[in-house]
Amino acid sequence: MKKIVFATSNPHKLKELNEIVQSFGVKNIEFILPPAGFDPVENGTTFEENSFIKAKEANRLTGMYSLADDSGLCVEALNGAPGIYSARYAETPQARIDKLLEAVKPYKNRKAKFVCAMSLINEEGREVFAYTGECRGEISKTQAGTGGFGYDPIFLVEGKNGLTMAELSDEEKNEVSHRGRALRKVLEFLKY
Ligand code: ITT
Repeated sequence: MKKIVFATSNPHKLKELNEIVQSFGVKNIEFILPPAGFDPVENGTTFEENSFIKAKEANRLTGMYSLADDSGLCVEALNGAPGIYSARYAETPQARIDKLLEAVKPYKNRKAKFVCAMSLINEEGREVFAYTGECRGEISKTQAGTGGFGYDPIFLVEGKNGLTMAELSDEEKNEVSHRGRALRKVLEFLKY
């Protein structure tokens, strides 16, 4: 059994990680949370850099294999915003949704994508695998659905007949999501 620290403070990410691991049929990996005091300074300029920073900090505190997820929503008409600042775009999840709907209002182009960069670091603190998963879609005019978290209620998933990410079942979201895509690559890497 390999123990890997999942370098996050976001319980939604952990829930999805466990669901994806289960559905992938991995039995020899156990993900654990970082110790108290885990508070990395996310001052990178890309998803990849911030993911590396978080995994590296978890490894520094534990000396263990560490995996991190840095993710966000990039809106084409807003030149990729809120992007790496998705978690800090406004004070609460609802305020972030309201602010984004308002910001996109003037534009006809509502194309957007969710991005998830994952970085896996070994015991010696070296990055051994990294992968960035994406999920394409559009920003809806109004919010719908109660599943998932964050911006899911305003993200119309490409190929899902006008349903938002929050209207998909957990399984459906994990199958097409940026996080599902990135994590399955990490799990494939870990199998060998
Ligand atoms: P950690 O850094 O502790 O992992 P965080 O939530 O601060 O948690 P990020 O800096 O990676 O993580 O920001 C991710 C934000 O992007 C998240 O808070 C949401 O607002 C948004 N986001 C990421 N994945 C999402 C998803 O699957 N559905 C909806 N919103 C998502």
